[in-house]
Amino acid sequence: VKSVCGDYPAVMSFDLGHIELGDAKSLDNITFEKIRTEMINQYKRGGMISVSWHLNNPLTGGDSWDVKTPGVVTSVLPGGAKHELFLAWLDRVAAFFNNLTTEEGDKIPVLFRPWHEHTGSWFWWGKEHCTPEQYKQLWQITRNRLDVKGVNNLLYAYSPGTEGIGDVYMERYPGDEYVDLLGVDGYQFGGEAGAEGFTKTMNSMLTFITKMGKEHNKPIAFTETGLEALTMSNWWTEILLPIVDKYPIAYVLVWRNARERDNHFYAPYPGQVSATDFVKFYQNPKTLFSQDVKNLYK
Ligand code: BMA
Repeated sequence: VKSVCGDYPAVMSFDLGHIELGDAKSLDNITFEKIRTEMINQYKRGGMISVSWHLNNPLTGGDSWDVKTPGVVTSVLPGGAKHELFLAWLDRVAAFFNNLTTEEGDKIPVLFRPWHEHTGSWFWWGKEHCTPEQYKQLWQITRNRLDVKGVNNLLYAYSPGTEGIGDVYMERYPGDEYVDLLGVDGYQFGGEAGAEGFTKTMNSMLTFITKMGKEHNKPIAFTETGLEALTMSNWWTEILLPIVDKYPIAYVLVWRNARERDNHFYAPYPGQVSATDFVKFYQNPKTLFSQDVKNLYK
């Protein structure tokens, strides 16, 4: 982002997958020390930090996407075979957040977005792999354990996918006391041909969460989005901006640029076909990047 428009994003997202294992590197091969340093840098710039957690499957030892074996959520709930292991995993997450401090010792605030996209079934905590009650319990255990461990620098985001509004969105909502922000994760699939469907789906989702945000007195956000490999040169100003423009979202976030996977990228790099359009998006007075946010608080 900086190499294309000269500024950092106002919101940066990091993933803690594999921290539960006590590993030095994340599932994306980045050291947690580097992640911690970049979070501190982001905080010092006046930016916001969002955190997702693609943790492993505690029952099989596979990854987040290992959904072949049933009963994973059951296994981590009280009485389950992996409950103690799961608490130990949460303790490692707690230790990371408790250690996320400035040199002065201030804890850095983070928006934590656990158990995301659970209205789909590609993660072991997804819809087909547990009941609504079990999913809610997963949230409650997570939140209670982090609270008990003294983690007091988090806000919690609820971020279903785009499987539906109404009951589909709210069925597994853990409750206002567990959640601080209502989000949605939604991508444009199928390249340019997917633009119309994406626009329609996101307008419906964002209209709904705007209403829910008011009803539940929570801010809302477009917690993940993107067009993989940015195959449309005008995607930023012609597709994304007209969508986000209409709703009172706190932020919109695009996913990562992978070093190890060709075409798995969501932000342009210098010379990329959408780079010029991204600069237009950046210059639009409605979008705020790191420096804009700094100026707001001057
Ligand atoms: C996913 C993909 C994966 C990655 C994970 C966590 O959406 O980008 O390759 O491991 O996020 O960053």
